[in-house]
Amino acid sequence: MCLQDKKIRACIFDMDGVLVNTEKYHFMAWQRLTETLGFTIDEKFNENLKGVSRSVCVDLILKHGGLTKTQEEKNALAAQKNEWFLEFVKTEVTPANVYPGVLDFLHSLKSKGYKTAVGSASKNTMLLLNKLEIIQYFDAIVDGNMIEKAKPNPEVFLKGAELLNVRPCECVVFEDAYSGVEAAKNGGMYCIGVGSPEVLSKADFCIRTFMEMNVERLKEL
Ligand code: B16
Ligand code: MG
Repeated sequence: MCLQDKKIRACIFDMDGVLVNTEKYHFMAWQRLTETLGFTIDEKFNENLKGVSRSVCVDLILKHGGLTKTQEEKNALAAQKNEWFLEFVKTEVTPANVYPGVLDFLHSLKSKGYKTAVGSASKNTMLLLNKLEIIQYFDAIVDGNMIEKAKPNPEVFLKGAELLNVRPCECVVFEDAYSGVEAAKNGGMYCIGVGSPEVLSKADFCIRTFMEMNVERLKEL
């Protein structure tokens, strides 16, 4: 508990769907995969896949389609989806894919002495941050290769706080996924949802884009 000192010292950013619009490429790759399996997924079902590790996504998708596969088959499906996702990344993703307002907010955080980290379930985090040319804005990066427990477990964000040397209650997490908001709250952190308040109902408050965000608003928490 941070009863005496409520000051926010650090911001931890989810990546896909918060810093960059790559969620749509994950969705398109999963759709392509489910079509090869004989069924389709829609945007509503896709909400369940956001923020969740690749292998858990395969399990959710197979359950949704009423299919059972061996572990070897599941690994092959995950690899195929990732291959298609990386094709999109290679051809579509440039620094212009960083969401509006993100760079200005990161600049102002750095100039005011806030610590910053990325906390993402993605194993492609380093590749994407390099391609987006934003890696230099972060003091720590925790990705899907460094954690064992998927969101809503708070491991990814707690590790971020540890690397930044701050307490969980001194952190604000920015998240676009229901499971990610739960992870932040389970870790004892503030959480600002990026997206619809109906979906991200457990967030402390929501913004639609980072154009609405500034350092002053962190002081409201
Ligand atoms: P990968 P985030 C998550 O990233 C995505 O929301 C989710 O759609 C994806 O399945 C997961 O990463 C794993 O990604 O297959 O690249 O390892 O939102 O936590 O930044
Ligand atoms: Mg996300």
